[in-house]
Amino acid sequence: MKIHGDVISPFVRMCLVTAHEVGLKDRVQLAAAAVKPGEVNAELAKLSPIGKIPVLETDHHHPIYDSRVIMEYLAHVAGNRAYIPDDGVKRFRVLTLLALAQGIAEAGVGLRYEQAQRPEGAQWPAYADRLRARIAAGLDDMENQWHDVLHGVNAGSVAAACTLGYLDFRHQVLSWRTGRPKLKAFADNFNARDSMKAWPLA
Ligand SMILES: N[C@@H](CCC(=O)N[C@@H](CS)C(=O)NCC(=O)O)C(=O)O
Repeated sequence: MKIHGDVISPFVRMCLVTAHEVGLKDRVQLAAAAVKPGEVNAELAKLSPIGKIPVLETDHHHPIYDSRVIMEYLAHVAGNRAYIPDDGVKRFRVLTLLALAQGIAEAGVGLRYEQAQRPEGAQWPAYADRLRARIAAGLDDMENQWHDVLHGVNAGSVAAACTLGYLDFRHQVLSWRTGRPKLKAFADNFNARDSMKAWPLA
């Protein structure tokens, strides 16, 4: 299986770390694919009309996207029923933490595009402020409401760790650790896992 993308993308890293955590690290390789929001990557477009990374290409060359579906696919192939639990209550806690982490990641990537990709003269400062506020609100919620799920290794905790790693890499200025000691402890602990160390950002 190939995952098309770049590890700097929090969504791509979530999938690579997932492969490692469910025991498929030797069956998944990263195929480098770069994307820019204003351009089409023609090779990627053959696999996904959406043109975003990640896209997983199965051994039979079928495309699977987006990251949430890839994570579920990998857990399914591995026969791992704890990573996205079957049980109702646990399942929707994990999936909602996944959605929270991905919502923060989307805002982080959007903010990066506002700052680094948006053509000069076309900036929209109020939108960038909204993205910063969304990131802060999401992190506050993660700090206060999610430690039962963050405690385990599952799609939600992996997504949270990759999102925090992305904020460290691209948005250090946001100082996300300030006032969030439980999240800081979570990240320190999770970043020491082999799966995270196997896919460093720098
Ligand atoms: N919902 C998608 C989001 C993926 C995403 O936004 N990827 C970014 C890179 S981090 C991308 O491909 N951006 C290119 C673009 O917006 O055209 C997922 O979970 O896979």
